[in-house]
Amino acid sequence: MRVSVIILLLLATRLVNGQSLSTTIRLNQVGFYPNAAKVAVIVHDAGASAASGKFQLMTPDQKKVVFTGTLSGPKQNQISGKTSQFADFSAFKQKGTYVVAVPGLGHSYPVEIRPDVHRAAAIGALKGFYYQRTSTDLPARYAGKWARPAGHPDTRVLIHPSAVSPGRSAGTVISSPRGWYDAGDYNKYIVNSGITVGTLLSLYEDFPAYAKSFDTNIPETGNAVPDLLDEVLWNLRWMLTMQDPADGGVYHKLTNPSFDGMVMPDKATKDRYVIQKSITATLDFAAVLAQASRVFKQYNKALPGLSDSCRTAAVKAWKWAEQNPNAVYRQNEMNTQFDPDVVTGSYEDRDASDEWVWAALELYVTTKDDAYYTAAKLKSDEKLSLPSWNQVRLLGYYTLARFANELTPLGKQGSESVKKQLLAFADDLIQGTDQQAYGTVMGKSARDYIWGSSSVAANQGIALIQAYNLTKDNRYLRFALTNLDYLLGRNATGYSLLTGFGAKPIMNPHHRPSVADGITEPVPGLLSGGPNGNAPKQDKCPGYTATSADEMLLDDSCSYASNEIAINWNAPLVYLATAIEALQTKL
Ligand code: 9MR
Repeated sequence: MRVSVIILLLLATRLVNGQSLSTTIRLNQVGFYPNAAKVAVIVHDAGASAASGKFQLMTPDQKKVVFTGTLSGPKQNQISGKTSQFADFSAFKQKGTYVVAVPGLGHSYPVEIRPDVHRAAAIGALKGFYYQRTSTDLPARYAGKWARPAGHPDTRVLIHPSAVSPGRSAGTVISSPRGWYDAGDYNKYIVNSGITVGTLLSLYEDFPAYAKSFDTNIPETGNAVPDLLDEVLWNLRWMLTMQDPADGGVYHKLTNPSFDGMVMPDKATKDRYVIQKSITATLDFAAVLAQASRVFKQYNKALPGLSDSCRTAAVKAWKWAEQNPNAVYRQNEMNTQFDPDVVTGSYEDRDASDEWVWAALELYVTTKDDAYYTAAKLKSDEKLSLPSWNQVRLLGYYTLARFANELTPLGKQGSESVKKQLLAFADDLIQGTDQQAYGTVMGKSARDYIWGSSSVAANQGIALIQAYNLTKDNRYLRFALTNLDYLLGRNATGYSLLTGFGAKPIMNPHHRPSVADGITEPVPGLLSGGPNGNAPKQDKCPGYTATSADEMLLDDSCSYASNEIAINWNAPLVYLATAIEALQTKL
């Protein structure tokens, strides 16, 4: 009798004092800026909506209501069929930690409202690259509990039979240390390094002052070079070793024949090879090295000669590309001709037309030689595609637009049309976003939910930041922020897709060190690939329960098609989060 009375009393108190956590209230789990938009999305079954139509912002102890609002009308999610409503508390601007509560439904995770609210996430995602470093110890001083011994020295790498050239017969040993592990696997791929380094260097070129303020606590912190560039250098120095000094061609990748087991890096000791030179790897290399030459010119004192070496390497790669335009990488075909067979990531791309444009434009902007501009053969009616590892045209367009005022008359003229194209592309991204179930630019179409969809969201954000930089129209910025919100929790999966950040972050990414290190928390600052409609078919990981593409994420390390991490997904997040932080007062 007494026990049931106590239970009744407890229940009554709970009803009076507040509600319990509801994971159907989706919001950026990292937080909000005082002056900017603040939206939580309430997800219901198809056709349902919240009875009261009201929401409240409360202190986390639910003792004080600080803001009351009306939920938006129901919106139908075109992908899942579910219904959602927005709780918009943008009008509330006071710093603090709060929960969003919907009577009868529950409350959200506590979130902060304050300036600089994404700074730690931006720095954390950049630090993610440090944890991906090959060939070096990660001491506790920098890596905390994720300290680990060096793996893959890569000082004795074999020339694969597909990669022989005069002076480098099969089995020749070369040294190709450093670089970042590509993803959850331990291989190093030039194509993917290309867009990754290009994105980070563009961040530096677009927001140099802000990028210089980042301290990521890496061994180089405090030297004469900003941490962002020190981190880039770790990979750039590796990339330079991937160019055949004899002819300028660039090996497609440095890899084991097959993927390592789920072990720590120092336990993975199989032979590694450099594989066939390819047109896409060589052009991506040319683009990145041309851009690096520009950036590191300002650091000639600290890094004497580096800028010139980058430029020479870029020009040499371009020349090789001109002589070998058909050197397309086809892994299966290669395996029929050479041994050992190689079954790791292929980064195959049969259409190098966009790589030509990117390399030509970076070389043009760096050298101001009109011949490169002409080689880009820009067309004003070209359909633009979002950047990804196999689609890099826009990276060249961003550069041309960025430096429009410093070009030769030929390029200056061309940049006008490129700017218009970029703005039309951004307008198209924004179009219809407000009517979407989550109100984010990401997810207007189920086609956004591909392998590595997080990079779709982040790259859409970058395209919008580029449009902002060209126009200073803050509409673009506000829409870019919706995609940062998406990545950090305002999405159909309910996760913050960045490890170590948010109340419900990804815990089990497909990432060998995170699986093998025996530590509960995964390595922080790594972005999960995110929902992928085809993931169950691709990785065959048991346990998927989702039925729609926007929810198709499994927080399990076996789900490499929805929950791996990769450098080309982290880089655009670093860009987006940093740009939003740098521009937070303009939102
Ligand atoms: O990001 C790549 C994705 O676009 C492809 O669909 C997928 C299958 O080919 O491969 C992804 O890249 C992987 C690479 O091949 C090997 N390292 C891990 C990468 C991320 O999953």
